[in-house]
Amino acid sequence: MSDSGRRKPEWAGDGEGFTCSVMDGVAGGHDGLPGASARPRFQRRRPTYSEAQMLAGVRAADRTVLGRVLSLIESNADHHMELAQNLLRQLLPETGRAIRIGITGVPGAGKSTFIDAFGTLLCEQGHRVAVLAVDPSSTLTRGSILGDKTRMESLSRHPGAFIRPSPTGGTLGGVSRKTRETMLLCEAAGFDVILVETVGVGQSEATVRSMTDFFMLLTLTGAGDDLQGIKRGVMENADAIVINKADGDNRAKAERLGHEFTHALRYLKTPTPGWQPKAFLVSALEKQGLGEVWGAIERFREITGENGFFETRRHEQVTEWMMSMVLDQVQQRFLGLPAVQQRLPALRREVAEGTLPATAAARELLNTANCPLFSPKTPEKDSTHDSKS
Ligand SMILES: Nc1nc2c(ncn2[C@@H]2O[C@H](COP(=O)(O)OP(=O)(O)OP(=O)(O)O)[C@@H](O)[C@H]2O)c(=O)[nH]1
Ligand SMILES: [Mg+2]
Repeated sequence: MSDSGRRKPEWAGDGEGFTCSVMDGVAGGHDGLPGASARPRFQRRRPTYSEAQMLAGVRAADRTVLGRVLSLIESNADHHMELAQNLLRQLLPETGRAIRIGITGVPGAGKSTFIDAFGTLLCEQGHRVAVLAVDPSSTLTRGSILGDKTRMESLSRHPGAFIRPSPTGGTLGGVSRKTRETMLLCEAAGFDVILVETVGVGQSEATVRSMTDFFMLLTLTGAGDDLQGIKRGVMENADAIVINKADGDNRAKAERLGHEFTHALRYLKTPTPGWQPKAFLVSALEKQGLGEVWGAIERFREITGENGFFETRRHEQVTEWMMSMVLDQVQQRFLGLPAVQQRLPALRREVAEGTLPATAAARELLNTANCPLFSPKTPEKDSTHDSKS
């Protein structure tokens, strides 16, 4: 290498007859800035928020912060859960002021179209609307409401609306916890109408009923979804039946079905004391009948507020939810015990074959756990009972 820092390129070899030379570069980038190794690499790092910033962000409905806290809620990691619970505890006094509306219906009933039109109408009236979902199928499809977000075009563009895809993965219990806590956060962020959608697979209808104030079934005519086709349990749980697509040629049929439903509902026990469920006709596509549905929900809130059931139901819902989480954990931990896992298959077989009474098998399994929580008799009790001295 020469004194000036010039040298022959390596590939030129040792020969003299070479006119080109290579100059060492500066230790930096071609832009004159420090070299790549000295320069911090560009990273898309998410900003970190302090607890106080997260609380303030949620209260101010800052979507970035809200999204971050929601992902803490949706995380299954212990330290995230702890932080999320800590935040929720502090936000709890600011929750509970929204009306929580559950919406169920078979695929194609028009739930997304209805929520889009209904939510937009409410936003235009000055409400702030959050749309959440309990969708057990989303474990496989990664959240159908995610696709819906693009379909709920008018609502997703409205600054007063917030649409959260269904949390993916996990059991219905897990999905339901995440949706309930998301609902609380949205309330703390000032959303005053929460719409919780479910497609009604398996237990998800009951789950949504158990977390909402007003529960409606969205249905339609002419798709086998008439009076006979509807699961009785769903009708018994509904505060309103909304017959969608009551437009065009379908209008007259929808009116007939509406009368049938209203008539049938009178003979069913109402899920909400003081409230008589009835049928409504709407066209989500043509934005007809939506105001009537909202009017009914407002009346519902007034009536149940006056007779006290609004609060009673919420108290029951939240305490039952707590108990169901305790029982879920007890069940999981019990069934996860190695001794139980080892003994269970044989006991199931013996019970199925009729060689062991079910009750005896259950007692044996509980004793197998060798844990005072599950064993009906503790050693202390036995000894005091037996002692004669
Ligand atoms: N004529 C008419 N068609 C409607 C109405 N509402 C929805 N549709 C149509 O019905 C089809 C299904 O509507 P969606 O809103 O996607 O139904 P969904 O209940 O959300 O369906 P899933 O998400 O699959 O459970 C779409 O093609 C809508 O355009 C309505 O009021 N009238
Ligand atoms: Mg949909």
